[in-house]
Amino acid sequence: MTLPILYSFRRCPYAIRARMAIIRCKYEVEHREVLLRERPKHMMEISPKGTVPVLQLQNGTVIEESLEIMEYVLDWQLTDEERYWVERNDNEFKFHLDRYKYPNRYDDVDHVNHRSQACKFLIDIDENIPKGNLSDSIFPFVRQFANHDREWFDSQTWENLKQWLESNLTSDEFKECMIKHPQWKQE
Ligand SMILES: N[C@@H](CCC(=O)N[C@@H](CS)C(=O)NCC(=O)O)C(=O)O
Repeated sequence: MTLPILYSFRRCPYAIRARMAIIRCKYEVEHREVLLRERPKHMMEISPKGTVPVLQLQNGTVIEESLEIMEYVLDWQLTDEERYWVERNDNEFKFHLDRYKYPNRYDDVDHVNHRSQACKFLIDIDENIPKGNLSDSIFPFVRQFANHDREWFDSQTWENLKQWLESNLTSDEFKECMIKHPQWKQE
């Protein structure tokens, strides 16, 4: 019997949130690890926008947004409050995170300014630690922020945030989520 297919990229925070949901509910998939510079033809056929993750169900349905994959496999519907936090994460925080991490990809960007802007979200998270599925949808992005300059991140006073991130990064589910897969190649 064929399984649903998941196109994924190990370090992508969107793919991580989808994989965390898949692991939490023991949903079985055929994992296809892709390189973003060498996207498989089949993936581009079913999802021409070319982003990961993509989940293709046995009946052919394609789900090409990470949050929708989470909602589908977990049978979860975000509450208005959860949506508020995820939208801030995916828009406001991600915008500043990208410019903090990769200032050279943009014109006229000061990475320290964007780090400060990103911190507004992190300080709010520190005061409202996300739980459950919401937590899984946000921590992969905070992980990226923290990894960019670990020393600086650790020197900040957001103790709840640091503890929350640490407990996510040391969980058995996250370890399973980050197991390395060889690149999938179409035959
Ligand atoms: N809104 C999408 C965003 C996914 C996304 O941007 N993934 C990145 C990798 S981290 C990607 O595939 N980038 C390739 C590209 O944009 O060309 C989702 O939530 O699934």
